[in-house]
Amino acid sequence: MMNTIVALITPLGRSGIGVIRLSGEKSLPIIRKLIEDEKFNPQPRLSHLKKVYDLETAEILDEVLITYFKNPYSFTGEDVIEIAGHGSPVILRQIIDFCLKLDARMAEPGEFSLRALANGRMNLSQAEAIRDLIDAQTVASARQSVRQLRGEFSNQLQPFKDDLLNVIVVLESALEFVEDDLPAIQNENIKIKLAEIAEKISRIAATFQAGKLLREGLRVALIGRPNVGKSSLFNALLGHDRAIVTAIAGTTRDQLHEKLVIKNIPISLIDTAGLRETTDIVENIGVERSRRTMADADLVIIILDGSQTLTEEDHEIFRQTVEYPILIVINKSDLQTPSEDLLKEINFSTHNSPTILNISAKTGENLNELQNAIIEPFAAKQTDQSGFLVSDARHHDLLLRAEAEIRTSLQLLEQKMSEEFVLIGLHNALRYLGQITGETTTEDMLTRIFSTFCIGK
Ligand SMILES: Nc1nc2c(ncn2[C@@H]2O[C@H](COP(=O)(O)OP(=O)(O)OP(=O)(O)O)[C@@H](O)[C@H]2O)c(=O)[nH]1
Ligand SMILES: [Mg+2]
Repeated sequence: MMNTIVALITPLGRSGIGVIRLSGEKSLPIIRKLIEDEKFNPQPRLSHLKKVYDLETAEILDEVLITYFKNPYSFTGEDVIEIAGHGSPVILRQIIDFCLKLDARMAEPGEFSLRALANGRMNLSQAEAIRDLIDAQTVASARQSVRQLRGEFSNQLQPFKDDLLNVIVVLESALEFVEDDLPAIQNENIKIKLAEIAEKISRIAATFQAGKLLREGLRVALIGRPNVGKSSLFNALLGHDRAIVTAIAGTTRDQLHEKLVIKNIPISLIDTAGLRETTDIVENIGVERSRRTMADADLVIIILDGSQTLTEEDHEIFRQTVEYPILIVINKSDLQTPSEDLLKEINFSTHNSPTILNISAKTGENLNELQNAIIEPFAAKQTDQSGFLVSDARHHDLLLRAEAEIRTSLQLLEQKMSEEFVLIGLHNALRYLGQITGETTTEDMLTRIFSTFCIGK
């Protein structure tokens, strides 16, 4: 028998209400004890106002709303009781403690979803969709998760699995019953079918670039020598004074990370310590971190001071960023419009003619243009956003693997190899596709995936 599990399914903290979920066979017996009503026989899916008592002192702990979901019509497919109490962390904690005393056990991260999966209430990609929906940073990304939750992805994959299975059946029977090879026409049809499946899988996999952008967004680092206005620009983009700004070179030492959203794309913006040679120990650590941040960023914004000529430090930054995607911003346009000479020098010192923008972090001049320039190179790669986008690296990887296996089998068919060899790849492809929805997922893979869930999910 499965244990009955319990967890707080709303965030910990003071709030109007807090909800505790019990799932398993003992859910009803436990709630009966807590409300001291052995005959409590709730009608499923209706709220019942009850008093919860302290198990030891019999004092009233809280007045709560209890909802019963009878198996199999619950989130987990088991008997579920949801207790909506007042959102007092101490009281909620105590109710959970009493559930534990009454033989429930704390739910592991993702365990409710795992049970839902085990009881066929949803498949793996749908469970992952719930996690992603909760974690979504933008509405656009949440919408994609809802589509996945509603089974759109699994439905798209199903015809491929059916087609693959049909091909496998034909090849298997040829192997079993026929002495000679498959008739040429059948062989041709199989090849056409396999090429078609591989192509369609490849097209779905290609939506990952856009899907990942929508879900994870971009890491954008502000880089430059001291005092060019990195922190001022950081604040201007965020719309509030987050970072300390002073006229002293070397103000920022630790990195600051903040989130913003530009046209549905979540941006993780990083303000860094100005790059320069320094003997100051603290600043030096900051400079070292700035270098590492550049390497991890999707985009490095190099900030220059347009009221000054380029220094050796600026040139050093150009040299260090040759391999990174960069965008150049000439700041302090309120003081001076950058000279032709300065622009020439920048173009001469950088590769791949990067976009150059004149801005003023102080007056906000050209900040909109800067926002567009940040996402432009990435958004251009996006396919049609109205379609379903693969957003999970695990799914993407499995799609690519399935495609590769089918293409290998196709080659073996072309080379007139025995069906035996062709079948290996097709079985693998089918297994990979099955792993997306969880039909062919091993126990330890499930444990790994569900460990990325939070408790209460
Ligand atoms: N006139 C003008 N001054 C600016 C502008 N942006 C920044 N400043 C000034 O430049 C000085 C340095 O600004 P910060 O934003 O602290 O520069 P930083 O690049 O973060 O400097 P470090 O943290 O020391 O590396 C401050 O006095 C700002 O007020 C601008 O667009 N126009
Ligand atoms: Mg700074």
